[in-house]
Amino acid sequence: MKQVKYVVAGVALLAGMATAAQAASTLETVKSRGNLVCGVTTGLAGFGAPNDKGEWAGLDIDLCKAVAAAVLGDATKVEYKPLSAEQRFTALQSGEVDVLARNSTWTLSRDTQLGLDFVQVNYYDGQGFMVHKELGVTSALELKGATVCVQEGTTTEKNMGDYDKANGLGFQPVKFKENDQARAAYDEGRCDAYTTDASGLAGERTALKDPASHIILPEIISKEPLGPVVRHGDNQWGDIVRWAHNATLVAEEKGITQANVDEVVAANAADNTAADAEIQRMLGITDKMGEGLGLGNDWAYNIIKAVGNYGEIFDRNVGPATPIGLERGLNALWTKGGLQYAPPVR
Ligand SMILES: N[C@@H](CCC(=O)N[C@@H](CS)C(=O)NCC(=O)O)C(=O)O
Repeated sequence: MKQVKYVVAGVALLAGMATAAQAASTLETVKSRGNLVCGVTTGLAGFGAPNDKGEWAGLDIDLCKAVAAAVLGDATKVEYKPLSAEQRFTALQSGEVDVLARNSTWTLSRDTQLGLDFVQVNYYDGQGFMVHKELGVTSALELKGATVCVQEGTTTEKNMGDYDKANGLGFQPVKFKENDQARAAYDEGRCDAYTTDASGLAGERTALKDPASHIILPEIISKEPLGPVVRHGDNQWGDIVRWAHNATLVAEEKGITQANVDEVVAANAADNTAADAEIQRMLGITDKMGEGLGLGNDWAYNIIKAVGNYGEIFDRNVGPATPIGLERGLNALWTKGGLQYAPPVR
């Protein structure tokens, strides 16, 4: 039912959008407005939530900042628009936000039926379950007849249905529109289990009254490639968002960090025969790679200067040294056995 609603809304909005799109591309709109409107979660620790200074922080927030740095040369020029799972795609379709950077799973139907495009994966994830320790359960397969708190408008509720069917578990889903409500209900013991992306479980656990009295079960029941989304048809804008993430990957691969990027520029001068040619291209020292994106040739320099490379972004927001405590796993660079892989800057 929900999917049908998205599709109808998508088609209606697309008709209206055609004229808006002709009037101005997203790039032009963002440049003339002077800021980027980024659709983000209403609050998920590590991915997108206000920090103790009240400033938005997280892995997805850094993607918003990277795009603003590439386009406007200033990572602070972002207006964050919190969107629930149900609101997020309509907000992007209607033009209320320029880009959605909010733990959203790339699926076939979302990619083809909503008038939207997923452009990259900034976090490879999968769905898991968290339970109250006192339940004494150690596997999701033991959750027979369990009440499970879940947020509506997500792949989560659908995967849970598939898993239930495949394993004959007889789950009793308890559905909520807002994530805060789902988490609170689980915390108060109204559900035996809580299910969402494993990254979300790690983030949400930190918000529970007593995080130590909950365990995350070992089963990962789905693929959740999470990534930024743009409107279908504005290909240049899609390229910009895709390459904003890619630049952070190439930077990590090449050992370029927020702290050393100026030294790297100096060490890779155009006339230096020992320089790394891909670094030269990416940092705008040779060639004019930015032009192809409709940006200045310092686009990638600005990104790295503002948010650092992907490894730095990961470690700062969700890595082992943070309360979220996630390992790189699938999100390691391809050179380290992971899936994070950027096409060549050439
Ligand atoms: N990746 C899944 C789930 C995304 C999702 O919305 N998860 C919830 C639970 S962690 C969330 O982030 N809620 C925050 C909110 O609604 O603002 C999807 O794209 O459907």
